[in-house]
Amino acid sequence: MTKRDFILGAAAVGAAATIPFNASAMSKIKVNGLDKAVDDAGNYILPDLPYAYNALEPYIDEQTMKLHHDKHHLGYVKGLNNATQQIKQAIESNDFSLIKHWERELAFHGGGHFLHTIFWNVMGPKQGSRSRELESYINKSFGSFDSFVKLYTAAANSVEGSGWGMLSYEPAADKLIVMQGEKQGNLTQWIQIPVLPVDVWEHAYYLKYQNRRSDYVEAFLKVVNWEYVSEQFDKTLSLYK
Ligand code: MN3
Repeated sequence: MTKRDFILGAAAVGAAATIPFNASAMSKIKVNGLDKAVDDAGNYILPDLPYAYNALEPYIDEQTMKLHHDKHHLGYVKGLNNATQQIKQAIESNDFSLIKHWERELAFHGGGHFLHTIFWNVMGPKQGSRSRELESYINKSFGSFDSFVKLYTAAANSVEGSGWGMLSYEPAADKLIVMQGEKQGNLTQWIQIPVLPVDVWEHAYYLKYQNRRSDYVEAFLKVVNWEYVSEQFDKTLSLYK
């Protein structure tokens, strides 16, 4: 048996028994660290923080970062892998009786995993500066950087319950928008691409800021790595243009 015959044979057996799925054949989108959120076998994984736990002090404290990344984010990774597995099993067994539950889990934990991955990356000990491109999109979308900050802060501060404030790219009108996301993604426009998400779940700030979410959002804006955000924004635009 040649190697080719073996591969073809294995593929035929595999196709009969399971869903054809080969994540390693997919090229990963290298924007906002999302390529590090999945391994070559297609399993979701917890990416390392791109800096030390205490690198954002005094604005975001070490203990919060440790719990938030190692416990909360890991929980979403596990939940997403489980939901993915359960949905695969539902297809294989042709039993969709619990599909509503697993689709909700897929949305919740998927939103959590991807948004946290972006969230870690858009912060950093160095802030750098905004590219001319990002600056011009901010100006044409909101009037000025100051107006953007006011809108972004007001939106993030008034998310009801747990969720996210979000600067996103809206490709249809080729502009930036600010949105709220309740929990891990309610209130979205599906076409939007996150550019700068801020986590406003209490677990993101309660140890240091207690109920003062607005102080935390102000602190978050001090640790945004604008150079990184600008680079990723350019990559996002290049996917659409
Ligand atoms: Mn969180």
